[in-house]
Amino acid sequence: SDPDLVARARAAKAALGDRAFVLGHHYQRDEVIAFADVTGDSFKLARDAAARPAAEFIVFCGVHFMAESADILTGDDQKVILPDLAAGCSMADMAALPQVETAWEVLADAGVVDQIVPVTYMNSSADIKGFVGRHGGLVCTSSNAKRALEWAYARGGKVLFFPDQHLGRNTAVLELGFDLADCVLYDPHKPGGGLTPAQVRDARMILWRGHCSVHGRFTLDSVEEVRRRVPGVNVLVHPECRHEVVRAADLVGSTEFIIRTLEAAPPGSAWAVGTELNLVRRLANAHPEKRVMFLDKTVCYCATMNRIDLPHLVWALEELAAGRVVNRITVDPETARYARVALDRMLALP
Ligand code: CIZ
Ligand code: SF4
Repeated sequence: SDPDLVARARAAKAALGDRAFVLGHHYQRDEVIAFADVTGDSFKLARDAAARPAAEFIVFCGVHFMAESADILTGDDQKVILPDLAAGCSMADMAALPQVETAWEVLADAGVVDQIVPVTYMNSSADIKGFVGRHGGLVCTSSNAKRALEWAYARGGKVLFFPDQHLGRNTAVLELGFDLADCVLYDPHKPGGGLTPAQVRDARMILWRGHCSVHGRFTLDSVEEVRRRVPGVNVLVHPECRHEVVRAADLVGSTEFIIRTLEAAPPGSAWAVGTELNLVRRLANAHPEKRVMFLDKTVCYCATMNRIDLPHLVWALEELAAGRVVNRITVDPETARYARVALDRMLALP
């Protein structure tokens, strides 16, 4: 990256000292990760932010829903900064609060709302987490989705899961042993979600029609192709991938699981990894004695994660150092209170 920008980032960071704590999500660019005080997945970063009460500024190099979660979990005197406000998440945007409220009415009309426990993936906006908290549900991540669903089914016969249909389906079928037929897809763009009241009544898992634009692109073809090309390859994918991809893979797990698995892999072993490309490249560089490759032939960055680049980070740090609070992400107290309930239920999982 541009040496002038690197020097400016260093200087601004030094000027801020302990007042600023920089978090870098695993899907961020290398030029940004170079300035991160910690790296992690969305859950770990939100927790690390909360563990830094002395830092006045939490500079969140990730996407909007993650910065919101950090704001909910940190104290009032800490300011969470997102270096580019356009860094959203297309999956989180697939479930908007009015749509979820409409779905709740559809479920009430089918006479099942009393049996439903709503579960939202961490990758959702704060108001969705607040809705879930108000309605007896909880948040989950890809590391604890199984335990979160067990918690939910101990309290009701049905789960409404959003926004990621793939994580919901993969967890229900592969970890809880449900049949595919136990799951139905609720389409927020169709009247009644595109489901009949009878379908809603028969289902155990009602999946929101949402997906990740990055992980949703891996196909069964990509798995079959890499197995032909690289004999003995281990296919390792994230549970946001489609069901048939996860089924065809050797291992499935969260970002942190993928990192740990590759660290523990024997030298000489070959790995085709189905997750975001910045992370896969970094893992390949970190383990030159193992063959770590990207699962697909086409590039697969998360476009919104990549919006945070060195120029945006430098700008944010310099503004903060100059006493101007820019790009602060805040969640209103009422929403935050209920979102916190849904997050705390997840944090209390065994
Ligand atoms: O796909 C994502 O955005 C993931 C896995 C985020 C996270 O860190 O949980
Ligand atoms: Fe959202 Fe997918 Fe990007 Fe994660 S990788 S921020 S889920 S679009």
